[in-house]
Amino acid sequence: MIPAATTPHLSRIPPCAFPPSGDTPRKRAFITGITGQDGAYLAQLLLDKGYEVHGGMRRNAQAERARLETLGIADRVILHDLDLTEMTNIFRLIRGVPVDEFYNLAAQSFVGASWEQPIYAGDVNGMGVARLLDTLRTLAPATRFYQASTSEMFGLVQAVPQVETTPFYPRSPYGVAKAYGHYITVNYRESFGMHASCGILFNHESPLRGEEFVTRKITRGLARIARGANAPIQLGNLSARRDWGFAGDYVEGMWRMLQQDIPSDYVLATGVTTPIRDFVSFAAEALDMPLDWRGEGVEEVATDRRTGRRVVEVNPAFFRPAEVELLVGDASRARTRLGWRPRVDVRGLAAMMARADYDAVA
Ligand code: NDP
Ligand code: GDR
Repeated sequence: MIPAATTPHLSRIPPCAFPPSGDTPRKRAFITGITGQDGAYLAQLLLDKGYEVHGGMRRNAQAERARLETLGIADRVILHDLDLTEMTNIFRLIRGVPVDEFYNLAAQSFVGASWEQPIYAGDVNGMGVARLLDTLRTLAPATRFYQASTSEMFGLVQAVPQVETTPFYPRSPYGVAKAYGHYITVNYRESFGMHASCGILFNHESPLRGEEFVTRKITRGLARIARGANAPIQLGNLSARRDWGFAGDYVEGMWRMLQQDIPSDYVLATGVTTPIRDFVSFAAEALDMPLDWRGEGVEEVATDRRTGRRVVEVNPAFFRPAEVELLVGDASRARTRLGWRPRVDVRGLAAMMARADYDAVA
């Protein structure tokens, strides 16, 4: 039985919507950031595995459940109000909803915005993790904990490829805050013996990716142009390289980390790095739009080879105050210990996203 929420508004869906079937008790998981890309895919994965899935969402005028609805699981998860900046609701939640596994995916996740709101980024992405860990330590120390760490912590290149032991040199308030979240998780594991693991995940994308991130901005823009729109896509640094995988593969790795007897930290990555401009070309190819690139720096443009229409322009407004130029991960530890492997390569990913956006624009 799920204990009743300690405040009337805390649970939006009545508890015990899904009583355990058969003799095996159902595992129960909590996902912060369940309304985000990874939260939605992870919820789907855990439901498929038979978990009772709870998730935290911020109170907004309009509840954001679009991704859960797209996956057809909005009615199968139990949602609770939760903001990581507020200790009291974290305390009430963890006291009221005991779970086997706790996945902390909530974050101010857009790197570009973290320069505009550096203190908020620190509060959610750094302090929020400490609030969760300390409450779990006090009220539910046996809960297994997953922290969404990130390749952004590597920042300025110290080694290629990047592994779990590569030194961090974050280049944004987002990355700095995530480094705190990472180390406080490691520290609580070492100080209090908590089963706490960090997934150091490289970029992972999907048709559910937020529209401000570059891959989705590209695939949505290309889909509109393929459907007849005239405005070219305005992008920033086209030379930055990312190691892009499919979000559906990466949530499987998160789950596998929490099934290990011994908690640890793992890189999840494809091992292939691709410049932004090549991602544009891969996505355009999937829409039968071959591109010609010319010019350099802010003069660089891409045109549709068949029509001569301008498809991409560089706009300096989208450059960042400090850039992460090269990310490429080595996921050998995850492969060996977790049996984890990415199944979608960058071309397949670009095509999947471009086609989904093309269909959505129709
Ligand atoms: P999204 O931006 O899609 O989702 C972020 C989630 O966090 C949303 O549900 C959002 O809620 C929630 N959130 C934001 N602020 C708060 C807050 N103050 N309190 C509670 N919830 C909050 O990100 P992704 O799904 O892509 O990423 C999931 C996690 O993994 C993040 O921590 C991200 O930093 C990390 N990560 C992501 C990678 C990627 O490539 N996708 C790579 C490495 C790490 P709302 O809907 O209300 O905005
Ligand atoms: P990132 O993803 O910063 O790696 O963080 P994003 O897609 O925002 O940027 C990737 C690279 O593309 C360059 N770029 C642009 N980026 C955006 N958003 N918009 C543009 O117009 C544009 N033009 C060029 C950026 O400069 C950058 O080099 C993501 C997030 O999911 C984080 O939460 C996560 O931790 C990391 O991935 C791993």
